[in-house]
Amino acid sequence: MKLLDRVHSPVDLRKLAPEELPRLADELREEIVRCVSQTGGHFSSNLGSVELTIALHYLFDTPSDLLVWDVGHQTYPHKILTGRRDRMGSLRQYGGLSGFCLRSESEYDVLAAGHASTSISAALGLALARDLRKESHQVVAIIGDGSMTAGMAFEAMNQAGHLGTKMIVVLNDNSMSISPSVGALTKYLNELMAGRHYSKLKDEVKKVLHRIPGIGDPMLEVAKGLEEGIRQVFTPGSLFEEMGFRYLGPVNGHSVPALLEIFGEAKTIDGPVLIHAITQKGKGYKYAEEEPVEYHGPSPFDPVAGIQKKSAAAPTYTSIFGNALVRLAENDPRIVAITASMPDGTGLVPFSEKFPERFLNTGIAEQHSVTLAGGLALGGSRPVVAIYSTFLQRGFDQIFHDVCLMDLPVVFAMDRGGIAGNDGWTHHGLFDYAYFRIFPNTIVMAPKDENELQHMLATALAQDHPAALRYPRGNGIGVPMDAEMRQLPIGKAEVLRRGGHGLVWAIGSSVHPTAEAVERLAKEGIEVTLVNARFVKPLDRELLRSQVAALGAGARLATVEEHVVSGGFGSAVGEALAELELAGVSLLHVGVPDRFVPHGSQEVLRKTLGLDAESLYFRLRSFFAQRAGERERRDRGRQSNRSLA
Ligand SMILES: Cc1ncc(C[n+]2csc(CCOP(=O)(O)OP(=O)(O)O)c2C)c(N)n1
Repeated sequence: MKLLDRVHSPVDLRKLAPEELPRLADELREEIVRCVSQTGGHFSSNLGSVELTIALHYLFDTPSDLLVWDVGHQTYPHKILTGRRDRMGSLRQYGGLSGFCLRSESEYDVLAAGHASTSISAALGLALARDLRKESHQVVAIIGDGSMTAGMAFEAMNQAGHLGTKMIVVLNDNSMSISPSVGALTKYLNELMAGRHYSKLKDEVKKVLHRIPGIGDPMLEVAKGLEEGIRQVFTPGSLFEEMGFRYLGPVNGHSVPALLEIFGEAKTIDGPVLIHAITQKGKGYKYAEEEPVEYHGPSPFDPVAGIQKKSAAAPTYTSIFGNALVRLAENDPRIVAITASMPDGTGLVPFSEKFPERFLNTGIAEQHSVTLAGGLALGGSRPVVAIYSTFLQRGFDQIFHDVCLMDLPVVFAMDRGGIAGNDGWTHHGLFDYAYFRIFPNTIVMAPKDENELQHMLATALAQDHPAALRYPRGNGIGVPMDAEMRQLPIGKAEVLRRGGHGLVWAIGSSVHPTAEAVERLAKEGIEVTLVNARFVKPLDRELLRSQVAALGAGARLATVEEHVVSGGFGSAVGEALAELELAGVSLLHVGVPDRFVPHGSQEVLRKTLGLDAESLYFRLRSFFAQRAGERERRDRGRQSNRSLA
C-alpha cells in the first residue's frame, strides 16, 4: 500500500515516521505527474515544492498554524495532503478544484491568491491580528524568489522587520520565476547560495566542540556569541538580517530531514525569521528539469514521452503581437519592450533575441514597469509595456500618475483580456476598459481578430498618446493576415453589416460570436446593423449619432463585450448617448455581470456567461424581435393602405 493512501489529512501525515517522509515525497511527485499530465496546469513549481510542503504540514500544526502560500500555483502537493487528492482530476475545470488556493475549498487555504507577492503582507497582518488577540499560533508565508522581486514583498519585509513580529517566511528559491529570475536580488540570492558552506562549517564546528568534554560546551557558548560576526563574514551584509529578519539557511529544500530541523529551529525564534530553501523547479521529472519554462504551465501531456498535446489551430494572439512588434521595431529604433517577468507568456522572446538592448525584464514588478515606461517615453523612447490585463491592475496609479497625466506615448499591450479560462477569477482580464477609459488623453482599443491586432499595434505606436490595446488569450480566428501593417483611423468604428431593425455594437473578441448570432437573426428576418467598435475611447460618436438618428424613435441598441458591464464599453456607449442627448433609445448591455467569474475553460465560461454565439443569438433575438415585429406590422399596414388606395 502506498503511504499516500494512508494520508487523507495532515493529521495522518503526522502519524508517519520521519524516515517515511522521503518515500511519501516520491509518491506525491508521481501523483502530480499523473494528475497534471491529464488536466494540464502548473507543473514544475509543484514538483519543486513537494518536500517543503510535507515538512511544513509535518512540523506545523495546520490548520491552527497558518500556511500562507504566495500565488498558490505551487500548492498541488498541499491540496493532495489536505484531503483533496480524489478531486485532483477536476483541477482547473468548471466546478472543479481551483489551480490556486481558495478559501471556500479548504480550511487549510488561508489566503486566496493568484497574483504574486502578497503572502508576506497577508502573513504579517495575520500575525499582528494573532498578537492582538493574544493567541499563539505560527504564521508562515511561503514565497518564491521570483515573487520576492516585487516591491510589495519588500514593503512587507520592511515593516515586519521593523515591528519584530513573530512570523516565518520560507523563501523557496529555485532561481526561476516563470523564466529565469532576473535582477540584483537574484544575484544576491545566488551569492548566498554559493555561501552554503557557511552552514555546513557551522555544523561541523558545533559537532567537534560538543565532543570536547568540559571545554567544548563553554566554547560553544562563545562560538554562539561569535556567530553573528561569522555570519557577516560568510554572508556579508545579509540583506534580510539588515531588514530585521533572522536569516536561516541556505537549506536543501529537497531534504526533508534538513527542512524539519530548520523549521523546528525557526519555530522557537521570537521574531521574524527568513528560511532560505534551495529547490529545483521540475525536480524529479526529467523533461521538466530540462525545460522548466516549457513545463511551468503545460497543457495535458504524455507523461512517458513528455510531449505536450498542442492544438494545430491558428497562431495565438500572443505570437501575432510578438512578431508584429519585432517588425515594427526593425523600422523604429525608439521602440523598447518591457515585460514584468513574463517574456514567454507575452510573446516577447523573439523581440528579446533580436533587440536585447531594447528589451527589459523587470521581474514581477508591474508598477515599476509602468513608471519605467513613463521615464523611457519622457526620454524619447517608444515603450511597449506587455503585461497581462489582470496583472496590469497592479499599475493603476502609475498608469494615471506616471503616464496618462503627462500624456506620454506609452503603449500597453494587454494579453489575456477577457475570459482567461482555467486560471480563474484572479486571472480574467475583465476590468481593463474600465480602468483605462476613465483617464483623459488615453486611447483604448481591442481588435476583432489577429489581423486587426497587428494594425492596432502599428496604430498605437504611430501616435503620441497613451494607448491601451487588449486582446484575448488563445488562438486567433484564422483570418488571412495582411502582409503590410497599416494605421487605422483613431476613434473610427467599422460597420460590418446593415439592417433596419436595430443596432449591435460589439468590441474585441465579442465581434465574431456576435456576427454569427446576427447572421442567424437575419435568416429569421431580423435585420440589424452590426458595428465593430474597435475603440472604446475615443468612441465613434459621429457614427453612433447618425445610426441612432436613422432608426428614429424607439431605436434599439445592444452592446456586446467580454468585460464587466459596469464601467465598460457598453457604459461608454450609454454615456455617449446621454451626452449626445439621444433620448428614447432602448439599450441592452451584454457583458459580464457584477460577480467574480470562477475557473473553467474559456468555452464553458463564455457559455455560462451568455457570451458565446448561441447564447448571444437568443439574447439578441428576444431584444430585437419585438422591434422587428413592430416594423413588420407597420410595413404591412403601409402596404395594405397603399393597396386600398
Ligand atoms: C502580479 C503577478 N504577476 C505575474 C504573475 C505570473 N506568475 C505566476 S507564477 C510566476 C512565477 C513566480 O515565481 P516564483 O515566485 O519564484 O515561484 P516558482 O514558480 O519559481 O516556484 C509568475 C510571474 C502573477 N501570478 N502575479
